[in-house]
Amino acid sequence: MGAAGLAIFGITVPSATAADNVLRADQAVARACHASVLSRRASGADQRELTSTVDGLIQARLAPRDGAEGDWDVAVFDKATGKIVAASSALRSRELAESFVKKGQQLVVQACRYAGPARTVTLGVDFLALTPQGTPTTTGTPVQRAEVVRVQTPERKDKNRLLGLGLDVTEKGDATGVEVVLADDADRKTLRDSGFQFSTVNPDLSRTAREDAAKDRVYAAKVQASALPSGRTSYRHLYEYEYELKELARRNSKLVKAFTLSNPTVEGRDVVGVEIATDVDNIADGKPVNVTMGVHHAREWPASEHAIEWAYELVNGYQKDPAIKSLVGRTRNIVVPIVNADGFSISREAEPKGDFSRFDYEMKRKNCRADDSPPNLRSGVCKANPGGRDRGTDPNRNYAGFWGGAGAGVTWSSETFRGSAPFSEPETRNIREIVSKRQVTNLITLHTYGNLVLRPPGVADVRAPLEEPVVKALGDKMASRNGYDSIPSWGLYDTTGTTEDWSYWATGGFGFTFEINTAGFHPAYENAVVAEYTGVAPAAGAGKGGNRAAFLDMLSNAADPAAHSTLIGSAPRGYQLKLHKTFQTPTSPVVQPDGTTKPPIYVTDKLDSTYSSTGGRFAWSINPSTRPYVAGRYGREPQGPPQATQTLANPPGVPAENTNFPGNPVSERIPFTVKGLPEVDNGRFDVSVQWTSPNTDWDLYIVNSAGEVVTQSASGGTNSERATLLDPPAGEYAAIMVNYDQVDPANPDDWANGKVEFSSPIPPTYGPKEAYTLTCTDRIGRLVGIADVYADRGQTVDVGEVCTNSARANKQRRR
Ligand code: 0X9
Ligand code: ZN
Repeated sequence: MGAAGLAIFGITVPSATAADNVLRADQAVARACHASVLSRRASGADQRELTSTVDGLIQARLAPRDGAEGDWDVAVFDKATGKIVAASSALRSRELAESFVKKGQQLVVQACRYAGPARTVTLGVDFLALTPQGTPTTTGTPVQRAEVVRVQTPERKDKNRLLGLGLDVTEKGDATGVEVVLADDADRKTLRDSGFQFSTVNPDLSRTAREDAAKDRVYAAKVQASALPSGRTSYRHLYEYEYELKELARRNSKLVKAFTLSNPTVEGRDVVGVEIATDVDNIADGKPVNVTMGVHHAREWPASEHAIEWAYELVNGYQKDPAIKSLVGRTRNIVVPIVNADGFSISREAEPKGDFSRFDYEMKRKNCRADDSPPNLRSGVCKANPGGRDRGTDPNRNYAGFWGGAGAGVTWSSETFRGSAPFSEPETRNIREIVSKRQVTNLITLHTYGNLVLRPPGVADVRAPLEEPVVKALGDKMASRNGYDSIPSWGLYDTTGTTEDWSYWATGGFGFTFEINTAGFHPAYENAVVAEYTGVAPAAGAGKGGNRAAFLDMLSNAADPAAHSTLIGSAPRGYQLKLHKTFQTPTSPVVQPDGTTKPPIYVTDKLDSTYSSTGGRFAWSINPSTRPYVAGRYGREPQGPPQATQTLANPPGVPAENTNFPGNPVSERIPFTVKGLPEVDNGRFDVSVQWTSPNTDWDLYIVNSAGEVVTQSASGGTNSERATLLDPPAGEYAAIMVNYDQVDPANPDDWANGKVEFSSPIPPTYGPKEAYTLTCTDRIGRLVGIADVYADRGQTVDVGEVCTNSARANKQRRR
C-alpha cells in the first residue's frame, strides 16, 4: 500500500541567517495576516523576502523570544502574484506554515503581531527538496487508480474478516455490504486474493475529487453567502479555522474564549478550540459541558466545517434567538473543530486536488506519528515523508476504551493503526484532558461518511450499557433531525479505542459519533456542509432541521438536569469544591500481530473537576458517580418460558440454482410461527439448516408476514447457515431457502435439519455503586470539608454545607 515509487523525502536546506531571524512590530494589530501582503510600512507586521532553493516544501515557523509570548501569526505569499502559499494563525506565537513551492519562486514571508506584549518573534524558514524515492520501474510512473467498491459481507463475521485485511473500510454500508476505498493496485490485489465478492461504486476517485473541487469553485464564485451561520461558501484552511476562532473570541469577549490544547501535535502545531458560555472565563461555574469536535481523520473536512458552524450558531443565536440564548445561558460549550491539525493541513493543502499520485495526501486519514514506522521511514516531515499515507496512528483507535481489541490495526501502516499504547498520541491526550478535567455531560465527535448517528459500544461483544434505552432515545432523537440511521457503533462493524468508547464508559457523559453525508470524505461543499448542516435537499435531513437541529437537541439534553446529575448545597464565596475519582479500566485483551492476544492493560484515569463558589447556594451539573462500565449491562427479565423448538421440514425436490435472490425469487418457503406473551417470552430465535458439502451453497433469509427480510445468513464455504433475530415480535414468519450453488447439480446436496430454536431474554446485570470524593478548600487552600458523593443519572444530591459542616455531608453519604 501507499506511495511507493512516487513517495518523496525531504532534504532540509538551511536559509535565513540568524540576524535576519528576528522580526519586530511595535504595535499589535488584530488582522488576518493571510489576507494579503501588507505594505512594508504597515504597523503590526514585519516581512522577509526569500527565494525558494528547491522544488518542494517551505516550512516557515515562528517561535516566541525571551519569554514574552503574545500572539504572532505568519503567512507566506508568492511575490509575483500576491497569492497565499501557506499560513498559520494559532493563538500563541508558535506557528508552522507549510506548503509546496517551486525552485526559484520568489516569496514574501510576513509575520503579524495580532495581540499581546511580544514586540519580536523568531522566524525560521526551511526548504525541503522533494525527491522521487528510489528509481521508478518505468519512465512516466504509472498513476495508481483509486476507486471505491462495495464489498459483499452477508454476515457479521465477514465484515470483521474484511477489517483484518487492513484495507480502507468506510462507514457507508448496511447488513450485507460496506464501501471500501482501494488506493492502488496493491489494495486491489489484497481484495481479489481475499475471495470477497465486490462491485465497483466509483471507478475513479481522483476524478470525483477533481470534479468536487471544480463544483466548489463554481459554488464559491456564484454564492455570496450561504445559509450557514457564518455564510461560508468553501472549505476552510487550517489557518482560517485558527483565525476565525480567535476572532470570534475577540469580538465576543464575554461569551467566547479561545484556548490552546495542552499537547502540540507531532509536527509541533498548536491545536485550538473555543469555549462558549455567558461569563465564559469563569470555567468553574458548575454548568454542564457540551463538547463538539471534528477531524480526528484528516480527510473528513465536513466534520470541522460542521463544528465551527456550530460555534457561529451559538454566538449568533445568543444575540438573535431567545431559545438559543436560553440554552447557551444554561450550558458551557467547547468546540474543537480540528483535533488532527497535522493530518488536516496535509489533506487540505494537497494540490492539485484529485492528483493522488502526488503524495496521495488528499486522502490521508491518520496523524503524523512516525516513531512506530520501520527505521528508514522514521525521519522526514509528514508532508514529505517516504511512508506516504501509511505512516501515522489512527487517533480514533488510540483512546483507552477497549483499546487493543477487534477492529483496529496492529501494524504501523494500517489505516486504523491503534498506536503503540492507549493515549500515545497528542490528539487523544488533548481530548482526554478536556473530558477528565471538566464535567463533559455531552459529546459529539464528527466524521464522514455514511449518514449515521452512532452510540457506544463500538464492539459487539461488549453488551449495551444498563441505560441503553436512554442513550438510544437520545441518538434516535438526533437522527430524526439529520435523517441518519441511529444504531450502536458495532452495528456496522467492530471498532475499539474510539473516542466515546472511552469517554462514555469512563465518565458517563453521553457520547456520539456522527458520520456526515453519503457521498464521500469531502464531497461538494454545497451538499456535504451547507445542505447537511441546514437540513435542505439533497441531505437526508431535508425539512427535518439537519445537523443544526440535531446539535440543538444535544444541547437541550445537556441543559436538562434529568439527563445528568446535580450536586446542590451551599459554600462560602471563594471556596473551591473539587470532585475527584481515580479508577482503572482494563483495555481489551491486546491483539498481537500474529493474531494471539496478551492480557488487557489497566489504564488509570483521574477525573478532577472544580466548582468555584460565588457564595450561598450552588448547583453543580456533573456526570453520574458510577461509571457505565461498572453500573451494569442492559437486559430484560423473562416474563415467561421461551417457545419450544420447531422443526422446518424440507419440501420435496430442489429449487433451481439462483445467485440473484431477491431479484430472482426462485426458492423454497417454509412457514413458522413465533408466539408471544402471555404464553411465551422469546429473547431471540435462531434458525439453522445444514447440508453435506461446504462447496455447495444454500442461503437462508427470514421474512415476516409483510414479506420484509428481518434477518439472514448467506455465507459461502460452509455447510450450514444460522440466522438470528433478537426480541422477535410474535407473528407469522417464513424461512426462504435459496439454492445458490451446487457442487454437482446432477446430484443435488439438499439441506436438512432445519429448525427454529428460541431462548429467553438475558436479564440485566448490575454492578456496585461508585462514589466521587468531594472536597472543599477555603480561600487559602486549606482542606475544610470532605465527603463521598453517590449520584445517579437524573438525581439531585444535597451535600449541605460541606465546607463548614462535613459531618452533615458525611451523614448524607451514609443514607
Ligand atoms: O472508523 C472510524 O473511526 C469511524 N468511521 S470513519 O469512516 N469516519 O473513519 C467510526 C467509528 C465507529 N464505527 C463503528 N464501530 N463501525
Ligand atoms: Zn472518521
